Amino acid sequence: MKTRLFLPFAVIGGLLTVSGAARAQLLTPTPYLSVTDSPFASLPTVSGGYFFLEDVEDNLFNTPGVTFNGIVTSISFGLGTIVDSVDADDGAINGANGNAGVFGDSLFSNNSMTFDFNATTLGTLPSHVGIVWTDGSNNITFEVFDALGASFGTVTGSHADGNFNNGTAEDRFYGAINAGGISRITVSNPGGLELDHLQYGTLQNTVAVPEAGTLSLVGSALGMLGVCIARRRKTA
Ligand SMILES: [Ca+2]
Ligand SMILES: [Ca+2]
Ligand SMILES: [Ca+2]
Ligand SMILES: [Ca+2]
Repeated sequence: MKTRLFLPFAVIGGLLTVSGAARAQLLTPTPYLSVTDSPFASLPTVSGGYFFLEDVEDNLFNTPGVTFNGIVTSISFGLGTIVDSVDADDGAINGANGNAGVFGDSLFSNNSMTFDFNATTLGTLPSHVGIVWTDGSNNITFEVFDALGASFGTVTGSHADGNFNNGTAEDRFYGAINAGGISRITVSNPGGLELDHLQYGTLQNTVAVPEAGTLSLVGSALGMLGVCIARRRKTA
């Protein structure tokens, strides 16, 4: 059974921050072939808010208020030979992308990619941030940082197909929600990784999206919590 924590303070060595109504959420990685697969796609923006999605199909990483430390890869722009974009970006959901020299650009880095959000440019930090992992090796680590730059948790995935030629069934959306703002996300994948469809905004939450109740990082801690509960029940 899923255990929900409503403790008014940070627990588990700072890995999971819990603060009442502003509780941060790390989402379970989910399959993603087009933007309609985004758990954020159906959420309205808050009044005066914003939402941006960067698919780099113009070969530019230029949505406002964010910087990253990788490069844009592209077959169509002659900047790569193996490019693993989101499936739909080449115009067809067909299990592949970009291989015929048409659209299908992505983001690449050798080890990890970090995205930093600028509160001044955006007006306010995004409450919702997502990114699509499209290629690399196992294991994948997604980490999210709050408005003060403190990590509020990681999610790990092991769904890579072991093939670097643009298969899309392995592709997964990683996301987080924090009403207090998200200043940075990092996706790590030693040996190289590709990402696509960075999306961020101030959206109306909130509980309808899947939540990572089985995060590996909190697994052991939740296990310990379970032990504590079990012990209390035995002694009660
Ligand atoms: Ca395709
Ligand atoms: Ca793309
Ligand atoms: Ca892929
Ligand atoms: Ca692959």
